[in-house]
Amino acid sequence: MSERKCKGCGIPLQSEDPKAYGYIRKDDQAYCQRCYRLIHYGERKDLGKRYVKNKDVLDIYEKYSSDVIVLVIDVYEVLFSDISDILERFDGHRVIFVLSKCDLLPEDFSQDILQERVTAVLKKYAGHIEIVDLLLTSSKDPGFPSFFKSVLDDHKLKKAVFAGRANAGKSSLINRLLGNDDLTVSRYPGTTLSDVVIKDREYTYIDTPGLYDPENILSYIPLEKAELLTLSRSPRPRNFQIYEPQSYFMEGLLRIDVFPKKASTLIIHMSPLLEVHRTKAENADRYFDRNKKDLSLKFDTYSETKKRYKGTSIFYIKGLGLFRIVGEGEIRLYTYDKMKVIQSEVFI
Ligand SMILES: Nc1nc2c(ncn2[C@@H]2O[C@H](COP(=O)(O)OP(=O)(O)OP(=O)(O)O)[C@@H](O)[C@H]2O)c(=O)[nH]1
Ligand SMILES: [Mg+2]
Repeated sequence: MSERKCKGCGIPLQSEDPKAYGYIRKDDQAYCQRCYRLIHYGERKDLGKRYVKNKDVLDIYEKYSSDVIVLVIDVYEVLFSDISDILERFDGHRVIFVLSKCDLLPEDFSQDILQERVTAVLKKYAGHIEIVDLLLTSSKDPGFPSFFKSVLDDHKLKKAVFAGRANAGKSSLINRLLGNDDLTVSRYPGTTLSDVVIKDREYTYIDTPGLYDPENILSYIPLEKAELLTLSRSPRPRNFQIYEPQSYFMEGLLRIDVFPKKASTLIIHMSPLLEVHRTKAENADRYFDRNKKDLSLKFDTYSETKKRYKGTSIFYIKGLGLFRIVGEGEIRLYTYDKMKVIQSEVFI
């Protein structure tokens, strides 16, 4: 077994077993078969299995515990969900927060609201985590690499460990700092398999595998379907005026039944590849039963959540996106029972 590691995902390379992780055909190959296929053909073979356990990720963090952590968090998560579980893991650490994927926020999203929310979330942890800085970024932000390095310089830091949930954008971010595509990135959670040490002149970056997120719908759907959900830019909102009870289906991922007391508007901010089917609420069960076999995304078990709304209410489902309901009435939501529907206080 070779001690060399794959340049894209960090897995130790080996040439004995083509079916096992880290396989290379020739000793001089820098990328394992899985990365090679992913980079050149977008193949998803092997990705379906969850390879890295959270315990192994924590062991990697332990290995670099004296270095600064660059905690990469999807900006939607900070705004609309609870990130305390991930913050607790970095008790006692020095942390640079990087909120990623800011390009996916609605174009007119208020920077003040973002600032306010992030400050409130971090304030709770200020006594536990040493917050070095808070940075916002997106893949469409060409000035970020030099800005990031100036932050490292200001704090006399030469080495940084990139940590966070799977799919948060850690490897993409390091690639941007380096100005290359050396690390393997993909739209599927669980791409990076071990720690990868990267030199960038006087700086050293450590890429790490992401922490598994049981609340993200991407953790449950077949990976070849992930492209239906992932966004490359802020989705155009889809609006529906509602005067009588209506049901809205997004494949078998989400069903929203709206019972308006007053005329209401449903505004969906989700992938445009996810079609919305509408039917009268009284026909919804029959509609679902009739179409179930043709749905490409569905689950075995659903749970129902009832909520009253008045004014504007926002609901967020990790990995799927969010919707707003404006008006007054009641909604009933049906989703996979492992998914959490989060009613948010943040307004957009
Ligand atoms: N729109 C947008 N997409 C991004 C951004 N950064 C990363 N992505 C996408 O997010 C997905 C995940 O990116 P990765 O860099 O592989 O994420 P990771 O955190 O390294 O994931 P793991 O290795 O699984 O832990 C890819 O489809 C990226 O193209 C961003 O700023 N904006
Ligand atoms: Mg990665």
